[in-house]
Amino acid sequence: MQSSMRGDAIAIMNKKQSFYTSAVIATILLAFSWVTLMPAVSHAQNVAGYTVQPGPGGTISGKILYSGKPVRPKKVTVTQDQGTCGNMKMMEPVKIEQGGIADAVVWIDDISHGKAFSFPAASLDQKGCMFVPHVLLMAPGKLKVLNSDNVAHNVHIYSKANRSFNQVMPPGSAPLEIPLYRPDTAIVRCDVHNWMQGYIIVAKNPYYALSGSGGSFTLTDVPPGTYHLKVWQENLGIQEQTVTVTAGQTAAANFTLK
Ligand SMILES: [Cu+2]
Repeated sequence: MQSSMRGDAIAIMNKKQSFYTSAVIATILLAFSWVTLMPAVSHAQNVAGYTVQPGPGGTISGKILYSGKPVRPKKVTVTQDQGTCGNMKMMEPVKIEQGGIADAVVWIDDISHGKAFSFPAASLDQKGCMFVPHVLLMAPGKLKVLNSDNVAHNVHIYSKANRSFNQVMPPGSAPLEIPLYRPDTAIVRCDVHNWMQGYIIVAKNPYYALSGSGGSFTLTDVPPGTYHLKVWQENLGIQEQTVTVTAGQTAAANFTLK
């Protein structure tokens, strides 16, 4: 009787011990994952390699011009969901507006401090079976993806720096919230409609701009210094130049892509 009681007591103690051991291991694992995940979930103001430190700055302004062969839009015949998608999609490999390249991204590649991020909330819609906007610029954080169409889309994000994402979005779905915490140029595609493709640029600092009509862009509040300024266009690649910024002045920087 006594020995069986002792046996029970030992069994209880073993159970207790193993419970405590598991609890300790779980706590260590939790703390470890917290530490390893912390840089990934850091707020946009504290992206690795960039410190918010506002001060007097200058402006960089310029145009992205095109000198290549005439651009021909690519016609894609729609074979499904024509009621929503239409019968034909015209894809523009290079978007020329008012003599310049629109939808190119210009950024300072090597800036370590300056103004705070001020990009609009990151939101990507699927409308008329196209991604809107075609090129989305965002601070590291969560991307909201909507489906305004009455057909199903399948959001597929290809990112090297972030975890890839692949999820079907039936009509009327609640918006998706996709974590994109690390700077990258990610591609978004729809697996249902093969022409649907867009780009998500997760910025590593606030000095990024999307070129507009005429290919023009402006970067403001740039701390004085000499920087590498880069431009990216989805089909024309990357080009760079150095630019020197003086406080209170505007430095001109034009690019010609072909
Ligand atoms: Cu789709």
